[in-house]
Amino acid sequence: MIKGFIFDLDGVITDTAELHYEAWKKLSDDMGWFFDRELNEKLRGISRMDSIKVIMDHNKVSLDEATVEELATKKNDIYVDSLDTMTEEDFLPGAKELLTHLRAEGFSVALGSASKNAPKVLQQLKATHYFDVVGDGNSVEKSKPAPDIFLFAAEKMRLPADNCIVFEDAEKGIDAAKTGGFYSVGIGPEERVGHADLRFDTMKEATLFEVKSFFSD
Ligand code: B16
Ligand code: MG
Repeated sequence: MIKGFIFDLDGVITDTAELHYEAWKKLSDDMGWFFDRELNEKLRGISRMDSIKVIMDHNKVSLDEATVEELATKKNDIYVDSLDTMTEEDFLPGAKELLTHLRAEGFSVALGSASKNAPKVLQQLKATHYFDVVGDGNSVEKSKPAPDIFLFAAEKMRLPADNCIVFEDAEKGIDAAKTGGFYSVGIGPEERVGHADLRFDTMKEATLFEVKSFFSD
């Protein structure tokens, strides 16, 4: 029986991918590294430190750990500044409606994001009150595809994994949900999240009616 919902943030509740892209692009330009939207796609759902390593590997660059952390912090400063432009208008279409329905029907709701900036994003969206539990990049050590962030969220909601549905837009996020024993809803194209139990192209189609009809016994 489904009692809880765990939402990824970027790509499910709001689209911060563009702001991440602009910040990584600025850092890459400053460093003389190649970075484009295709490479940005590979960063979907993975942590900041894993992201910079993907970019450096692509550019065949190797630097000491302290410098890598310094550069990741530089990118983060640019990203955090850009979050000031975000408002409550920046929910992905359908996300606010689904959260509102879940609250009205008494489900437990958690965030399970890789982002260390998730609390700030929720504040900008004025969305904090929709969540009983906020799991973010500071909550666990191992990031997706490890299931740790979703297990953390379920434990805080006092629910077993098989009572929860994870909403994710990243391939590695669906992998994490499956490894943790959660039901999964993929948001995005078949080639990215087709391995989820249920998939929608966008959050607009992911209504509580559709989700409940699919997962009811
Ligand atoms: P930060 P999600 C992820 O958010 C983003 O998709 C990913 O591109 C980013 O690198 C990661 O958060 C870490 O973000 O640098 O703010 O800690 O999809 O897990 O909500
Ligand atoms: Mg995501």
